Amino acid sequence: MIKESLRAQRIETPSWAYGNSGTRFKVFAQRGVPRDPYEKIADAAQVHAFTGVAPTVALHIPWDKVDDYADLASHAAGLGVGIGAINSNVFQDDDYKLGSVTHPDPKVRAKALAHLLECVDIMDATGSDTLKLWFSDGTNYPGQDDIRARQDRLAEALAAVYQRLGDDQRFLLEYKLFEPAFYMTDLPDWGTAYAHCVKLGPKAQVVVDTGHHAPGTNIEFIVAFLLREGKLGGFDFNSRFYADDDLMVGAADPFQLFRIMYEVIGGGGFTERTAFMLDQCHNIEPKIAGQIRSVMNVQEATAKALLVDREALAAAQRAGDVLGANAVLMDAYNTDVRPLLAELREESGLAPDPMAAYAKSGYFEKIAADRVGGAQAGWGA
Ligand code: PSV
Ligand code: MN
Repeated sequence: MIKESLRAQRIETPSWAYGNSGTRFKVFAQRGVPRDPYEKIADAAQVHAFTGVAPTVALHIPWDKVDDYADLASHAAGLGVGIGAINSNVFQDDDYKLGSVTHPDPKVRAKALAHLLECVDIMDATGSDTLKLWFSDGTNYPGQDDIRARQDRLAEALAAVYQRLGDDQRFLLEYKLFEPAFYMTDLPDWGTAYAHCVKLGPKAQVVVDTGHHAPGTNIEFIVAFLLREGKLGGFDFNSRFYADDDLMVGAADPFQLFRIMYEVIGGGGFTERTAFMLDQCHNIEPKIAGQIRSVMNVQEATAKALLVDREALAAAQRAGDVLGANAVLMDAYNTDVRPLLAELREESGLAPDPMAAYAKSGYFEKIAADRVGGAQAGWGA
């Protein structure tokens, strides 16, 4: 039963994780980095080949702009993967200095909306059913713009995108406490995102990026609440020590990841309707291996969450046995699930240790030698 669930797990990797990334101080180039979306997808296919649970890759537009999206989708299919969520980008154009869909100038708002609608066209062309919307919109100074008017503008744009969605398409609305706006963000938290989604209807859901909260926020509570309301669309998984660090998921706080997966499973969210996506940047570590490690971290947290003896837990809860209930959860968390996952992989014809198998495959040496010349994909390209 546990193995069956683990076999059915799907984790989506982001195209941008394979490109160069960094901070505002420095982007460090790495050898073998893809020059175009086709090469990014080839790298994503490696993550799937060695883990068996990462069959889709998310695109970010315009970073992954191509002339023929149907061709990109068939390139992906040829490598054994598919196109996942389409991520919009209304944060990297000079016009968006004061916002995109909440900008005071209607011309800028129209431009941003046109981009969002173009992303739905790309969903049509690639067969993707999920649009992910994140807005960097906000203000830096009190009084800079009218908070309520900006909410009206946001609602108007979201409604227009919602109308454009096909029957089998949905959008996931992403919130983030701060950055790049430092005083007020137009979608700062799950409550704001939730309120907009509730108004729109079932095709609008909230996505929880695990790096987008104030320190100390109980993310699993948000997960439990959203699931209960049918509004949890998925995750952007990553780790943070300080703010939106975009480190490998499970690196900073594997216990938090376990607690999140425990709520997902208990709340009936462990289905293909919940998008388990990674949103990470490997600034200093190798990228494909970094993705493989992250996928394994999600698998391990999931396996532990599946191991929780829910009957024993419910009995302890009913009896008001505080320590007993906590022990049930901790027993599962403290179980070493690596042998179970290794066994599962071998049963599926995979190597038991994806990190070692990838390292041995020679793929990195090959791309490092082949991908010479051209412009490496990176932050902003
Ligand atoms: C914003 O910080 C974010 O989490 C959004 O998902 C963006 O699309 C992504 O990062 C870009 O890396
Ligand atoms: Mn994100």
